[in-house]
Amino acid sequence: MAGEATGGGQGLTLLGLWASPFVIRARIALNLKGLTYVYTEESLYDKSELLLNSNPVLKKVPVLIHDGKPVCESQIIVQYIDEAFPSAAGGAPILPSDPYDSAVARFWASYVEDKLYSTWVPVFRGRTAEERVEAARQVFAVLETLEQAFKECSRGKTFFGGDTVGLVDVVLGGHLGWLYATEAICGVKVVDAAKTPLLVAWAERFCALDAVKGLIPDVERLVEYNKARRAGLGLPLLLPYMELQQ
Ligand SMILES: N[C@@H](CCC(=O)N[C@@H](CS)C(=O)NCC(=O)O)C(=O)O
Repeated sequence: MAGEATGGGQGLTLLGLWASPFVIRARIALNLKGLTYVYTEESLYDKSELLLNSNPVLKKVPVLIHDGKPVCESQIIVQYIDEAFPSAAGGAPILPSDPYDSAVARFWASYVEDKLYSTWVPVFRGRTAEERVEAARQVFAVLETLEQAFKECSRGKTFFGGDTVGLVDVVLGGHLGWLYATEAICGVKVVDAAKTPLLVAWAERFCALDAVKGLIPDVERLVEYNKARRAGLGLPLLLPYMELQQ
């Protein structure tokens, strides 16, 4: 069985993978609530029986197991943590109590889910520089929309959630490591202060939070992971944009 358990526990176990943006969301939510949990690192090549039994439909990480009961899908896990531990660590709620504000936060979290990952993956898959640059344009369009969303949701404050971290912060924040690593892996920059200055400043504040520190993987580690994963899948390494241009 794959996996290594670390940490204490409050009847909580998280099955995860360090590089997964979806797992990072769940870990940030657990940290925001000050919860201790057993963390088990999974391997996508050798999934544990516990993972297969806990998420038999999708067989994906993250899975949060609370008192023996599995909760699957990262956004559902984040919202479950918020509901099951409303006042843990005296932390602010991840979803606002006002129904309209909550609906707006869930709208933008769902936008990130539908649009960001689906536009960003083709940047990695593009075989030519042109394909990757074109794919990156789609990512910029999504990030520019999120820049406007940040203005509206934060109302001039620090996070999408206002003074405190909310659902959109957690959902988008989980992707930051891979967004930063995209340039090193594909030669195409997607995080650009000239294009989305508010988001870039937000990302710096978000990564500096105690609940987030140590969870967003370093670019170098993601580059190595990507190389190993592509090799495992029999895919050629991506050449940086400048090399493709020659
Ligand atoms: N929609 C899921 C996506 C989770 C996901 O794609 N997890 C990947 C790791 S990043 C996984 O477990 N993949 C295993 C597989 O595809 O076999 C969520 O939000 O939790």
